[in-house]
Amino acid sequence: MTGFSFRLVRASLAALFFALIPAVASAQQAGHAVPGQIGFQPSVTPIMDSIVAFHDHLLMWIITAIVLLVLVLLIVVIVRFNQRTNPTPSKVTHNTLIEIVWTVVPVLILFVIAIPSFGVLADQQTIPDGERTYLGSQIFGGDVAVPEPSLTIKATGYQWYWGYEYMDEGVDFVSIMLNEEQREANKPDQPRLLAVDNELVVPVNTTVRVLVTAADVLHAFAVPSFGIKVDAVTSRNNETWFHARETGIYYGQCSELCGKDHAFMPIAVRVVEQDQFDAWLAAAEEGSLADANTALMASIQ
Ligand SMILES: [Cu+2]
Repeated sequence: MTGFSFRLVRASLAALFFALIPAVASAQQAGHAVPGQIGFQPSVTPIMDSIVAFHDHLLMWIITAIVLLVLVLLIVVIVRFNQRTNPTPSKVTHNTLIEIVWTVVPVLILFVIAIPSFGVLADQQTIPDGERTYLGSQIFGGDVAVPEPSLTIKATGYQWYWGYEYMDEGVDFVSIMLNEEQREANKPDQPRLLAVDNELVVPVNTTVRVLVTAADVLHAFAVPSFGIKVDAVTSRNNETWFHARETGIYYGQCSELCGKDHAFMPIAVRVVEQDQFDAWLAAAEEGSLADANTALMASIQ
């Protein structure tokens, strides 16, 4: 290896190492991804709790064990079966016991993964009725009670922005990404490509049912901190739900390759206190969404 390429490799490894350190420290910001992040965005709903628990307490162990097993096998093969230490190769072409083991063991692993996985999927697909309990962070132990929805919002995917409709309140508006000049002028503390003009406003500690559809092509409604992702299909109503326990602003994006501006239709959900939501909704119902948003921002700061 030449001195130059060695320095290059060493510099790359050092860069990788130092890139990982702040990621661990800064990965705790809720609502959007941060540079160098590894792992999920922090959870604020029971569904995301169960996804995180499933990932951290089962999948990571299985993945780590498989990686270590394969590493050990590779090392054994390299050490024991290279040409120097093993000059006369064996003529064995198959071994029935090993073939059974490497068929049955993966099936058992998939079975172990499937059981909690189906539980999490069922929770995502079942709108709370106030009686069913959900897995939450206690996925391998207890349950979480979730009240039935008290707010229903329809999210419609358009080329290329989102429309929101508060079904029982008669408030509807569209939500369009801010370009760089608009963002710097109006919402400088919000992330680039995620800030929108009109955020979806919902109350904290409330179960929200989201009806998801599309008006033109396929889109998908996804908010990582809520653990939701559902297809938006023309002439069809899909359903999802969330119950956010912390106020703040949570971002998502369209998650279906829908066309040229697919990457520019962010979802911004602002979770506020109930009284702030009531005031915002009352102002929005009177007809001026801009005034409602201005008053809401004043009450938050
Ligand atoms: Cu889309």
